Amino acid sequence: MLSVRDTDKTFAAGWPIAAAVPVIYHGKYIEKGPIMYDVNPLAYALRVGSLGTENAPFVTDRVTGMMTTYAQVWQQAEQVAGVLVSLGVAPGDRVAVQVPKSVAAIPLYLGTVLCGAVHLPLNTGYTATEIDYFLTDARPRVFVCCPANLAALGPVAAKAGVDTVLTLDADGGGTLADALQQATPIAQAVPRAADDLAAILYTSGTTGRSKGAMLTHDNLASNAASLRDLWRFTADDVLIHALPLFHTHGLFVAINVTLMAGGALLLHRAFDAGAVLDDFAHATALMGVPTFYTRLLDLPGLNRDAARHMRLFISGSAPMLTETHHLWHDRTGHWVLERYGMTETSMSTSNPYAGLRKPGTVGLPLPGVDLRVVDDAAAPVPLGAVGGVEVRGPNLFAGYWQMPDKTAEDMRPDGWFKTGDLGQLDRDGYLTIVGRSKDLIISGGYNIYPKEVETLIDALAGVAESAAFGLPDPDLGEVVAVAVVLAPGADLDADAIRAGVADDLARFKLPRHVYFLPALPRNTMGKVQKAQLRAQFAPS
Ligand code: MCA
Ligand code: AMP
Repeated sequence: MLSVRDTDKTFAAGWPIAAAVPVIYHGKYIEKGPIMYDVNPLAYALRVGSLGTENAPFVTDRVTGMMTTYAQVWQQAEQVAGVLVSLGVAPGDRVAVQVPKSVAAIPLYLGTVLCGAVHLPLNTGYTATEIDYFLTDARPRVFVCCPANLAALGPVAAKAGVDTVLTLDADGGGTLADALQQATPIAQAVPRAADDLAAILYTSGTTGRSKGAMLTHDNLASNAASLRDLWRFTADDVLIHALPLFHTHGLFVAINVTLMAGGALLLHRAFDAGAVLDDFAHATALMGVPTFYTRLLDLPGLNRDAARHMRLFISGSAPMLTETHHLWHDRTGHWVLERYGMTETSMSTSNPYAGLRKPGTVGLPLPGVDLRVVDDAAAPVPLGAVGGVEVRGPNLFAGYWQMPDKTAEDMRPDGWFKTGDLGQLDRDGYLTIVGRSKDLIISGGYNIYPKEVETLIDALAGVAESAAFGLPDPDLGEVVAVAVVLAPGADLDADAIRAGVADDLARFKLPRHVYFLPALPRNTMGKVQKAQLRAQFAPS
């Protein structure tokens, strides 16, 4: 069942494939040419947002200034789908991508969905060792990487059994582009059901092994439709896009919401606060992690006048300090709209668009999302008390890829998902995230599981044991620190520790601070006391 929660749109059910059909859109009849998306829930939900306005701008590359219309992006997506099908990609096959951010990466995502395959984006910071794990675990049919990484990653992909490796660079060049020249665009979307997979996004695991969160067509379509309505995105919106395209935030929240609204994107290849501020004059909305906002606040040019064209500033992926909320309001006259989500759940809560946005809270559950705060026995805690945040609803993922035990650990039999976040509800129903029961560091919106760092450091010759933990950082919120106990007689310094793990760990996970201790603080049960380490090394 397709549950795109549109209230003001009615579409002719069961359209004939590739036939001209009348579409009722916002109460108006629009004669459409070949419509062949309705068998594929996510592609359909994303495509209908621009019906009738195909020549409107969809995305402008902020480096080249080149604009791509809706018609062009969907045509490119159909070509990508044609290439993938010709390579033998079948429904449910994974297409893994580790590509620099570019306009071309968007039709790669859309084309994968169109041909019924599963989009699997990977952080561009991952090393060959990390990519090896993901490709071996997910067994994609096709892997697309940056041409500069082909020599290193080609053999990794071959070892993992990947059939075809293609390349795509930041300007849209590479062997994928060559294949598109020859491609016959797919003639009709490959049929999929609402609970079929559309994407797998890896999220780090407490044991140090990353888990692939399986996201269905309905998960993504329903969440984006909710957010579009809640945040009032329309075809008049121009979103400044400066987030990476390999996480829920930059990919599904930003891209899907804009597509569904028929709005436009200004695509920055990386976050540069000055360039983003320059765009305020031409845009209406920004989605960012708190680091975006603190860096923008450092610019003297940020003021009410600069922000007068903007209607909405959204923050998430990491906690925004109450102080940042107030500073932003003082400087721009806007309250940042903070929301809360997770790879496994997409977005679960949001502060309201029109109602009170309470700084320090992440707002109210999205329509259709159930949220509760419970104790260890799954009983709701009294109002205002702290407990584990649990979520249930159409946003909830289908489980971890080939890890039924992990899925069962986090999912209660009656469908509630344990987020691992600690929160409290106020009497108006607003949620505040007060901490995490999971051992996780969030640095600039990227998640780092200490166990992964510790396992690699512990394996270094001369290290007896280590404990990784987060320390507050004014720019990134938290940064990785590690306490290391050396083996007797060993002589390693901080640089040697970092160099020892650099080949295996993306650079954003490398410890910024390394402390050497004679022993790790432990409680009577033998558990390392990370709170004590955080207190001991907290910046004064
Ligand atoms: C880059 N570096 C980092 C980070 N980013 N180190 C720690 N934490 C980081 N987040 C390191 C690089 O490895 C490099 O190290 C050096 O910093 C400079 O890299 P550069 O790329 O120039 O960094 P930057 O441009 O300053 O990037 C900071 C950033 C970026 C803009 C905050 O990290 C970013 O875009 N974060 C957003 C992440 C995101 O989208 N999260 C959503 C996931 P070296 O010099 O050693 O090489 S969470 C999600 O999707 C859930 C569902 C949700 O709720 O949204
Ligand atoms: P990820 O695993 O990358 O999807 O990150 C999800 C985690 O980010 C959540 O479980 C929270 O711990 C954190 N998070 C996301 N949004 C917020 C927010 N607005 N405030 C506090 N934490 C957040």
